[in-house]
Amino acid sequence: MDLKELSQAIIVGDHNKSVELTHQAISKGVPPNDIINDGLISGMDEVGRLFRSGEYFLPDMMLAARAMHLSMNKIKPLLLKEKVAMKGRIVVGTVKGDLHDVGKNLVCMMLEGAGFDVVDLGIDVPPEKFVAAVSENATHILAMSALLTTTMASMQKTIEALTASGLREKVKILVGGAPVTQLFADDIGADGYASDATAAVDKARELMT
Ligand code: B1M
Repeated sequence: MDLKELSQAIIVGDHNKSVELTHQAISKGVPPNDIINDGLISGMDEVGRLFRSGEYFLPDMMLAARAMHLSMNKIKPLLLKEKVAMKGRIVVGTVKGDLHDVGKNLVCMMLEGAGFDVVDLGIDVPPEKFVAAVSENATHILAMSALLTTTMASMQKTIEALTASGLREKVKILVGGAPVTQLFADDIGADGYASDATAAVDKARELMT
């Protein structure tokens, strides 16, 4: 099945169409990863390009994000179907000042599908909330997402807050999001970096060993 039409539905923010096409793709047996990567994410990439070039504005991005979110809800049951024994507990959140949650939600879904117990703190999460969640939840991994260059610094602040509270050595830290790099992760003292949701699952598994 050609997933270009699905990408196009995301680009124009038509959630009725994106959900319908996602449903069709699932019915035709298209693998969930192909629907996500070649349909949904490629559409979002184009939305980002249109925003950068000044052709799209905030409302356009919000419509696209809603369409993506509702389509992902259709795919979620497939990702969770083969759930295996609990691999470990991961606290996940988008850092303070940052409202982007599409990628973070995808990371949560893939982690859950891979058998992790995910505690999702949502968006705009301040360091103290991450610290509280880590101490309350017997956490193995703390995973932070940032989509803005301006909010990446909050990852470092969260690591500093964990150190100050004596919890840093008790938890592994995984970071990701479009502007985040391996170099940045090393600089702030994170234990792992992942470029996408699939890599996040691989890295989380690695951090558990
Ligand atoms: Co915003 N936005 N946005 N936005 N937005 C970007 C990120 C931007 C790149 C657009 C652009 O200029 N081309 C740009 C950031 C520039 C920068 O700092 N580098 C930008 C901007 C500037 C802004 C505002 C400042 C705009 C303004 O107000 N003038 C504003 C900031 C608001 C805030 O957060 N305080 C803003 C607002 C918004 C909306 C609210 C309208 C909406 C978000 C809605 C929502 O999330 N519920 C929105 C959107 C939709 C986007 C784009 C178009 C799409 C983001 C997305 O959902 N991508 C985005 C452009 C783009 O990325 N193409 C853009 C799809 C998603 C699957 O990918 O989130 O990258 P992504 O996740 C990936 C990887 O990054 C990775 O895995 C996922 C893929 O598998 N990943 C992780 C993510 N987290 C991870 C964590 C991990 C591991 C991997 O481990 C823990």
